[in-house]
Amino acid sequence: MTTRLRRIAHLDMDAFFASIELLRYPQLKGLPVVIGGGRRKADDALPRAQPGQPARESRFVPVADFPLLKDYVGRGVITTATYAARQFGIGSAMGMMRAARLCPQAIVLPVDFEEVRKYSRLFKSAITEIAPLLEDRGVDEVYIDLTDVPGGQRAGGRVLARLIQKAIFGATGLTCSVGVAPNKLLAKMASEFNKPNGISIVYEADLPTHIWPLKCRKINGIGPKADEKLARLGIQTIGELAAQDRAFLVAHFGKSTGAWLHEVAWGRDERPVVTESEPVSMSRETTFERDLHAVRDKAALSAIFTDLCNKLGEDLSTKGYAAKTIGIKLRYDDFKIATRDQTGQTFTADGSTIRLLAGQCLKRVSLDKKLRLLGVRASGLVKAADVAELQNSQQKRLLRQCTQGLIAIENVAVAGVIGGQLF
Ligand code: TTP
Ligand code: MG
Ligand code: MG
Repeated sequence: MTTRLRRIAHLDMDAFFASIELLRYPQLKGLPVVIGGGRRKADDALPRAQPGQPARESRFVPVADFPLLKDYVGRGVITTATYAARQFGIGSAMGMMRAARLCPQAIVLPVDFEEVRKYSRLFKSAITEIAPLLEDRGVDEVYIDLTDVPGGQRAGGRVLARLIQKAIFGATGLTCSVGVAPNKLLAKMASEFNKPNGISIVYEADLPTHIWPLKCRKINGIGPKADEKLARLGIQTIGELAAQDRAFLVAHFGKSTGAWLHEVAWGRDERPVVTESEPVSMSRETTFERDLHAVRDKAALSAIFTDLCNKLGEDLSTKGYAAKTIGIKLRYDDFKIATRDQTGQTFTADGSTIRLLAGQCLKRVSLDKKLRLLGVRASGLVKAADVAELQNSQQKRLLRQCTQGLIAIENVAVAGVIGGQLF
């Protein structure tokens, strides 16, 4: 038996906030676009809407109608920029005025935090369906432990990294870059090697060639201050740092930081990938051997649908979760996808309840075209053990309010019923 290599991935979305705007306005693909200058308000949805004209769908707004950086008034900094804009030297945290001088024709759009949060959730749940050990590192990046995931060892992690990229693109239309390495420290650096839409595989043996030539600042944890101090000591690159005696570093940076600098320069990092959050969703789906029609293949479809719901219920029960929302996913024979969600009044892990909610979703989609794929998803998950706890705390709250005389007895009866339905 071959021993498993530790394979840790760092995944970071490409030009995240800007790429989200390109989904809304695909006509801007390939153009220099910067994000900055405030938040999107609901009425900003269409830039420079012509007064008196009917509203146009975002994707039909002519490129010429978008606001340009050269016309931008006010201060503020660039939040991020598309790779086309980066060619002009524009980058995150740059002042709008300076960016306007570098690329006056760049299009400027505000941030839509609601969309950002939505896509952040979407890309992370696409990953956990493939590799469940995920550590959330903020809005657009995560660490993933691929070591024990089936296929995680193939080509040093490249095969799974590619699969994850495809799953994210399928779920969101967005690209990301992945670095796979023996640990988080190296993976974080590796994810930048082939941006955008790239994969970089780093092994321990690659340290001298791939890591040591980099500037010390590339190490996550070496900030501008430490970097300045290292520079004053004549240390610019990670290789130069690795060449120093541990004692020398301890003498200059103190026991703990000095020892840490020595370790990271040698590419050592044992920190585990920590999954803090509970799974966002669980799902089951199946692609049919031949495309099926909702009416002509009703019996077959119905059996598959019920089976998926039962299996999803079993998954939830086995893993100890209950779900509030059940959704369906259909892929038609023209590859178009439809999804619908239905939130129930209770948390459930029961196959027939899931079937009932999923059936309600099914009534809200078009079933004229043939189907290639059918999926059922459970979200709004809570630990099954917490369901009783939630119910208890609800009852206790009601009781407290009651004894404090805050609400009349008849209201308690009504609230009690609502509480009963809630859980
Ligand atoms: P990053 O991952 O640093 O940048 P990015 O995704 O835009 O580009 P890259 O392809 O190089 O990864 O940050 C993710 C998002 O966080 C970014 O789209 C905008 C936001 N952000 C800020 O709001 N302020 C900042 O200073 C930075 C760096 C990013
Ligand atoms: Mg990013
Ligand atoms: Mg990032």
